[in-house]
Amino acid sequence: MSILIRGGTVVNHDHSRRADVLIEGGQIVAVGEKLEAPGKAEIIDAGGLYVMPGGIDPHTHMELMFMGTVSADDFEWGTKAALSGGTTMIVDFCIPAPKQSMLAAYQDWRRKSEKAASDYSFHMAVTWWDKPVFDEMETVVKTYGINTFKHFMAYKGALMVNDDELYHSFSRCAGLGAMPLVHAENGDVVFRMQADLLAQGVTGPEGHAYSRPPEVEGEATNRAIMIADMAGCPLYVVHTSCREAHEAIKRAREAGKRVYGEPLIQHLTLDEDEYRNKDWDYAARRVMSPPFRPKKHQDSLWAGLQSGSLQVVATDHCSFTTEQKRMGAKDFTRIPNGTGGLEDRMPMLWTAGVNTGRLTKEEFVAVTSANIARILNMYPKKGRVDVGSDADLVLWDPTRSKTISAKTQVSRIDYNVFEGYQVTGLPVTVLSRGRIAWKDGDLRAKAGDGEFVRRDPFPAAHVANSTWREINRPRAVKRAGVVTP
Ligand code: DUC
Ligand code: ZN
Ligand code: ZN
Ligand code: ZN
Repeated sequence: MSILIRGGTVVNHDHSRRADVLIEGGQIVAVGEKLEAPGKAEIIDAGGLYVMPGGIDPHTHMELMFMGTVSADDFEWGTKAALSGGTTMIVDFCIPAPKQSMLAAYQDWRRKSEKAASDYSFHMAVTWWDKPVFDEMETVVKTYGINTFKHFMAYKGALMVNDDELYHSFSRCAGLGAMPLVHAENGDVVFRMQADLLAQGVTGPEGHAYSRPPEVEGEATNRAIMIADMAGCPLYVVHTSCREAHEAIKRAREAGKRVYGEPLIQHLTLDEDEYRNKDWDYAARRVMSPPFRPKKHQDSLWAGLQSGSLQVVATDHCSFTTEQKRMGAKDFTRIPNGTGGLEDRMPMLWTAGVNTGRLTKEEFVAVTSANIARILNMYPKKGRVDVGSDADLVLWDPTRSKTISAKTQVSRIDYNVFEGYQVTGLPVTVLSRGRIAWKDGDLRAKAGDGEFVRRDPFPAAHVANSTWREINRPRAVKRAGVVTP
């Protein structure tokens, strides 16, 4: 089946132009002016619309067992929510259960993701260190096509790894051509602050924010950067939410270190007031880690996106119903951490970013799609409107508006953290590998339509930080090959 998208403006991260787009067999086969439609091609009129690469969300948690419960959107409804908002691919975190091997966890994730409606890929989490983990990492990279490993510096007693484990794992990443990701918060300090707050009788959701101040994130971000530099690998910092963390990343980049930062749409648009003087349910629904910050931090994150010191915008979509949030009714440390956002990321970022003049439409494509594809090594298969790329496309109407509401969302939870926000800039038609997945509110993608996207190891030049001194190279390479559990 071929499709001709006619009369739109093609927007890539580096260039925009009036052009038609011809799709065959799920891929783009021509981009140019006045393209002829072959025989039975379906013609889509894109007059007045932008034709952009579908959004990629580099950070989601579908059907994740976490904090004693399971996140409410599964691969089917999470990816359907994504498609309805212009996002055509997600990268989810495969997180082994305690003592579970990475190989078994990978099989679990493949099973859960069979019903994905959009394409998807995985990151693998390293939540402890020993010889089997060292060995399994090679299979994960070479056999499974996963080139990124997530490390939690918080969630003490559960997912957290210490500096010794970070250094081992980062060194192993360097040896395999993989890149580590970090959830950067100082978990020991958070744990202590939580205990102190509870002892003082602070049990409500506001305690969540008090127990995780920007300093715990700034410290951990800086520490992870320095450890990555010593291990000789690049670093991707997830959910960069505050000035302290952004500045650590900016400093590292200025020193030639290959470090990436990922603000979430929630932190760019919602602030700490969401936890203050609000009813319990309202505040608890917004409990995620890192928490929403005082407003001044948003200026830093926006400046980072504008200047390039922060490169991508994600959601960390990890949705829990109000009922699930109430598990923490007497103790904020038991409120499942996580918010939704997948279907709202693109319209919210367009509204708060492009319509305000902070981002150009090309920069919008960069931070929602192209940069993500490049950083995660799947470009230009994903992240570009060009000959040979997958036809994951969003036809975008910059003038169309709506008011966000849980009543009309696709996600399976009973509220929306952006409830009542008026957005201008919305998808009209969304294509996933050449098929119309969503059109004008009509969700056509079905469970199982999505495919797993392999991501190969990075080239050696990418893996070595430029500040990595030549004198350290032999030692580091050797270290990457040994293990002291
Ligand atoms: N933060 C969340 O809010 N949810 C899932 C995991 C995380 O780090
Ligand atoms: Zn996290
Ligand atoms: Zn998170
Ligand atoms: Zn996460």
